Amino acid sequence: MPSLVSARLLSLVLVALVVGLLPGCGSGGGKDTTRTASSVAGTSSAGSGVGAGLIKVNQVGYLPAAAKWAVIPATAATEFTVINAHNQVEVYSGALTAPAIWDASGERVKLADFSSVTSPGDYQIRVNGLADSVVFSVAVDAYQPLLAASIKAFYFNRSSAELLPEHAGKFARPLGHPDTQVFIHPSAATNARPEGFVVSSPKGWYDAGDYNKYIVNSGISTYTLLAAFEHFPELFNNQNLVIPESANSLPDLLDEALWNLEWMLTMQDPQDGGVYHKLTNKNFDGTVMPHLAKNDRFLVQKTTAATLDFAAVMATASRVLARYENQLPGSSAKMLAAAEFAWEWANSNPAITYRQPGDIATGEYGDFRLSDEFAWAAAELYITTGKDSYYTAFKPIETQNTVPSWRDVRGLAWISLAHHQQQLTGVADKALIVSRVESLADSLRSTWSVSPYKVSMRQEDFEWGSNSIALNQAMVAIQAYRLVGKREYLDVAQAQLDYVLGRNATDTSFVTGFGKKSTLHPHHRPSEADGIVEPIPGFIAGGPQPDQQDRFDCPVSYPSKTAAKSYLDHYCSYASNEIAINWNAPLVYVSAALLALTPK
Ligand SMILES: [Ca+2]
Ligand SMILES: [Ca+2]
Repeated sequence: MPSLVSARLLSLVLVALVVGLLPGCGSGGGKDTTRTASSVAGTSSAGSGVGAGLIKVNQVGYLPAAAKWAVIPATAATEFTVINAHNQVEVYSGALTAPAIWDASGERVKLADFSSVTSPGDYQIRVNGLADSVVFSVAVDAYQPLLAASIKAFYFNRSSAELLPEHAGKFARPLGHPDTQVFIHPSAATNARPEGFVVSSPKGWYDAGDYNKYIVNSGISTYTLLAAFEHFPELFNNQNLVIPESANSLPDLLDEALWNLEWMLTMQDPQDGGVYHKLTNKNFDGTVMPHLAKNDRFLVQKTTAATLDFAAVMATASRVLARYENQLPGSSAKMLAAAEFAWEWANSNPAITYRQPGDIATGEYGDFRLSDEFAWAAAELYITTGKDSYYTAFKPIETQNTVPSWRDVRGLAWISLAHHQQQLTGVADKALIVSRVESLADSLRSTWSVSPYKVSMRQEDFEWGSNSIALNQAMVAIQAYRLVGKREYLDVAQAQLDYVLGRNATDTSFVTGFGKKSTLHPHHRPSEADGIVEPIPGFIAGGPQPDQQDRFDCPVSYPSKTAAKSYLDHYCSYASNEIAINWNAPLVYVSAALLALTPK
């Protein structure tokens, strides 16, 4: 598909820009989704259409001691059985719950609780009058391949790298976007670095289905990977991801994070500490492989949000890498200095929001509320340095806890504070930390406990990138489980992973290469342009959301307008089927957390 953005879409985008509805669009559209509340559709009847009549399970499987739920269409049956998929022997039977309608999907469903099935094996759910479920496994390592692939996806999205066959297999590709000659855009010009000044800014990950690199979204993504390592190091210390750095003595997850951290460091203006918002083309590349995309690249406008996200990530990385001084001499100190330099710039420039220049059309990651970025950077600097002034700057009383997203990063501060609560200085209010983390998790638990689908997703959560909302909700629930040990919080997290892996209204596992019926045509340029039938594995699609901003770009219609069914597995669908680093990162975190925390 040579050009996704038709003239008609461009005119729609211009209209949307004028009325302020849609600051950015086209590939990488999840970068800006400032919209009014999602429309309430619901035009599909409960008994037909997408996923109708199917028993829905986590298609990748379950850990032996995990909570296990299946969603069953509301037929007359009142019982279900679990059968051994190899010999059809019944291993468990139970009662279905009473039927209820999930407003997000319009479906009338029952639930089957088969948590008692703990023996490793391959199984199916059977209900009279329905087709058996897909085969799923119960296994002690159920999520190890998923964990590895969801990290390896970052490797597959490396900028400035040749992917060799010994690491990338059939997805090997030449080096693209060296980014050693990047121009200062007029929006970023200073006396020391005037317009057209050349900067080297290699490495980093492509943000999403496009080939640009954005600090704001790199911030939450890199942090989430570092948090996975900081919280569950035992899972990663000996993990071999088969990447170029697998033979060194650093855990591969950290090698992968470093690929982006080293790029981020080049995005700081050495003169003043401010951080450029993005490294980008003027326009999105066509659907070509990276090495064939040769547009000029620019560093665009320093912003407060980018600078604070940078400060938070560098402070986090500094403490995570401190124990690897032998492998990375000087890195930890360099990152902390970069973080504090950035913090100073942001405090001198506290309200510089991103304004898309007229000649730049790529993703914006625009954000006008910066109190959460200040809070997150302050919290990470406090944890890493132990300086009480940073705790004060965090403003604990007025900083609420929310499910994290690229534009609202307050929740990341609470996650880090909760993890480090035993080591904090006396100024920290530990009771407040526990209270903030548990109260947010409890609101998710409340939704989950009465949900006809047994998930914490509500209809209003079906926004652009809804699958990342599901997984970030899981990340919040996991923090509460780690703090207070209440089993239901772990079960909420499990439910959310189940959701993205097939126990959803589309009956699709949204992770490429995982599950009986998984995403096949993500909006991801290399997956589309490489001439290989299957997509590159380990990427999670954005997921259902009812606004369908891409509907005029797609040659086929969405199968449904209902929130939880509004998903189109087609390359055209940047609004429901793009991939993004900030969507993959919580998949890494949640897969790791469930492996580490589910009782053995
Ligand atoms: Ca390594
Ligand atoms: Ca914000």
